[in-house]
Amino acid sequence: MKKILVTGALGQIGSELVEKLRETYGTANVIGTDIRIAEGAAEKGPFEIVDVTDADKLFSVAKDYQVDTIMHLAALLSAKAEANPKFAWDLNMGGLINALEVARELDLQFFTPSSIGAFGPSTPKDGTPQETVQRPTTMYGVNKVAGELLCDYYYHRFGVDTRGVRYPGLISYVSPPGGGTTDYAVEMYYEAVRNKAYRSDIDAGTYMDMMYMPDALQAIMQLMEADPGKLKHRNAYNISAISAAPEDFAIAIRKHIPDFKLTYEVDPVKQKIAESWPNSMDSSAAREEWGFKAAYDIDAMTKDMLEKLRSK
Ligand code: NAD
Ligand code: AKB
Repeated sequence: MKKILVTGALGQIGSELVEKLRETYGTANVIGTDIRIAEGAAEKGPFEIVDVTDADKLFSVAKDYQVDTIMHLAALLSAKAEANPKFAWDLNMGGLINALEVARELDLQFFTPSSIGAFGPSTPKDGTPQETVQRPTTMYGVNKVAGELLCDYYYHRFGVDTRGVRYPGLISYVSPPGGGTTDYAVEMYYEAVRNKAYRSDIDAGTYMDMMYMPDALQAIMQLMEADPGKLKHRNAYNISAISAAPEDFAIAIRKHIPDFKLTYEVDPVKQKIAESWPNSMDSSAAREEWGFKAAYDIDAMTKDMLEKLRSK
């Protein structure tokens, strides 16, 4: 039986991951934590306020609940990190090493997501290999590469069972995205339903990897249950489902909302970040080592997103 502590549990991923983990392992076995509290969060199951930069608090909550796993999600995403790089370093690296230390001291299984942001302009853009050049030009990317290495270090040096994926931009309808470069794709769906129009801050022709949240959650569950003997690339696996530019989302949306209008007002900071990231990653290591498979392509995701947002 697993008992899991999730940091950053109220964010875009955490708000849905906690629910899915509770369905699988039981409500009492999943402890949501975040630096803030959201209305109703404490009524749905165990919840504690934990700032991940407070190592002692993180340790004592993990110990009190006798968890056997940490899923560490608390972080500052790419666009926000670029606006405040020193703060991003302190949160992204400070929080990660605190969480890894708790895992080491209490002998816990460990998951944290890396990102397409761990790659940079000198990385091959198409079919980006699992192992390739990683020289990102953003603070977020620097944090993600250092984080991947730190997780490898804790596995090799201390035997902590660390596992991770390089997520693409995640698209979802439950909680809004937290300040990334790929947020435009989520916003486009919301605005398509509200106003039949969207102004993109990422330019036409800018391809990035994307994925629908159900596939992202399924990947965590599968990776964490995978036979450790089969995992050669623990931290972190390329996983992708969709390679798309803004106009590709618009084409998919127009199959349901024919008069949807897409215009552009490019944000130069986000555009530069987007152009430094891959167009499409090669997910073959994840497929081979733990059976990763995405269920949603752009059309299946668009149909579901629009249905869910309309009923929301
Ligand atoms: P998010 O911004 O939506 O949520 C982050 C959560 O962390 C928020 O609820 C916030 O309140 C909390 N938080 C902030 N500072 C904290 C602190 N000091 N202590 C505790 N909690 C704090 O982020 P997300 O999209 O859910 O991302 C989670 C992880 O997945 C991050 O590591 C992110 O880099 C990674 N990731 C996300 C995406 C994506 O598209 N969402 C893609 C690739 C990787
Ligand atoms: C971001 O845009 O910062 C995130 C990510 C891909 O890591 N969505």
